[in-house]
Amino acid sequence: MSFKNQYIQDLYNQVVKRNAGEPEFHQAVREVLESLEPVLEVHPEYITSGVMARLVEPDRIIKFRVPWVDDHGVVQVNRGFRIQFNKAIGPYKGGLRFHPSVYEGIIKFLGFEQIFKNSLTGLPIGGAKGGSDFDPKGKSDAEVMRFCQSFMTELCKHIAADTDVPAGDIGVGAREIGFLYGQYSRIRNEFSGVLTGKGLTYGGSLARTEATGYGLCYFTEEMLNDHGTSFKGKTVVISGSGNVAIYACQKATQLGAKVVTMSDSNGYIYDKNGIDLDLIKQIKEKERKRIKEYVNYHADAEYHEGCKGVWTVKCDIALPCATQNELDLEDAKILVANGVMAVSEGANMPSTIEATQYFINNNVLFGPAKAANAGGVATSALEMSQNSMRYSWTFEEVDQKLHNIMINIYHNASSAAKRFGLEGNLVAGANIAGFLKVADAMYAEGVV
Ligand code: NDP
Ligand code: 2IT
Repeated sequence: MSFKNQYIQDLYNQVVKRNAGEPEFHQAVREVLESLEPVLEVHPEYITSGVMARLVEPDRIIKFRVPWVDDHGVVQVNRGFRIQFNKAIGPYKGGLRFHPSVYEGIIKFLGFEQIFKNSLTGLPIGGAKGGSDFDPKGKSDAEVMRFCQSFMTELCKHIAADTDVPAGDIGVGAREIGFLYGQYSRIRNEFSGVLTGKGLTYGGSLARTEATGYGLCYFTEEMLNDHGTSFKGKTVVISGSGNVAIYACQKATQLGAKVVTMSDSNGYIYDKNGIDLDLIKQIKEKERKRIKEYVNYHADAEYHEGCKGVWTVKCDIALPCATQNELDLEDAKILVANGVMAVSEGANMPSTIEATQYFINNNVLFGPAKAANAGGVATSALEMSQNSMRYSWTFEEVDQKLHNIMINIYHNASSAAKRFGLEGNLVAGANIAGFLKVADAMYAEGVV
């Protein structure tokens, strides 16, 4: 691979060297730098003022031991991370991921992407991400609580409502945010909006739970509308069955589509009659069980081992909502051969670079993660606003704001792509539109 601009090529080589063994971070940086080449031709000042060099280096990486005692009295030790990437346009903001695959490279790629996503929302939030290699699966509530308390005992030294505001991501939902908030509030002796995704009884925002999935569908509907079509009557394939997937399924169905699949890391279900979402919520949100349970209630639905098979199901629209690199070139070829017209990313970086390129080259409408899944963090920023005002908006008010934000993100990404001669390429458009606001701020704020 080679960049046209020698400075960018050297910068990328340096990123790879400095962050050896972190392929996900290299991938995220490469995609952004490729998109920005036409911008840097007309804005060389972003190179000469060191904006580019500073952008790829986090402000700070916090790494800590998380010791906790399991239900058998055995001491367990996990690793905790918070990477505060960029705060040029607002306090650090981004989720926490608890999953055994978490290491520095995953948090770095997520934190880097968060800079541009958060900028795209139009709200004043900088980029960060955190997490741990702790696996909440199979742990008791008491174990999860002890882990969260230990994690926050260290993390609370580095965050505050105007400094850094974490939220959920994979493995971190309402239960974990509650335990994390309780410990923060206890240690700091304050009641503040230091986390988002909080419960409604202690400062949470209505519609935050639904926001990422709903926002994904609002963005996708606008993209489809712009090309003379909509969700109505379409067959939709969704991967994942967590927070994002569940509310994407709900909104796509409300918009007139039929969702026929959902998955977890073990396998996927296919229900030709359309997914029974109440049942999914019962299995995944309440019982915390595996998705294969679904077929015990719906005899004519199918369960298939292995989550990759989900992309072989014929559909009009695909919404990857599980995890990074879950959709590769082979999957993209099958989707295109089966006639897919749109792919919109609910997860962060779910498509490999080769898969993304294949969709774009084959005229599939492609909604990149930074734009398409920004509704979650946008609503988190609305939660921060409500916390600052000590006031709450109704569900309808928050949902309406979210809807407007997603429509604006689509049009901003689309017009940025057009402005730089890349009409229809929302990957480039989202990267460019997100970058310009941050780059302007960094330039104005000087070398810091
Ligand atoms: P959840 O933990 O609620 O759900 C994650 C889902 O993805 C589960 O079905 C899980 O299956 C599946 N999954 C996780 N890891 C893998 C893997 N390695 N292979 C296959 N399947 C996997 O997380 P969310 O729904 O919150 O997050 C999903 C994606 O959306 C992530 O990429 C996240 O970064 C992104 N995102 C989340 C936002 C939010 O507000 N929550 C906002 C924007 C993006 P299993 O149960 O088997 O692990
Ligand atoms: O990837 C993401 O945007 C999130 N996990 C949500 C972050 C947030 O701060 O709400």
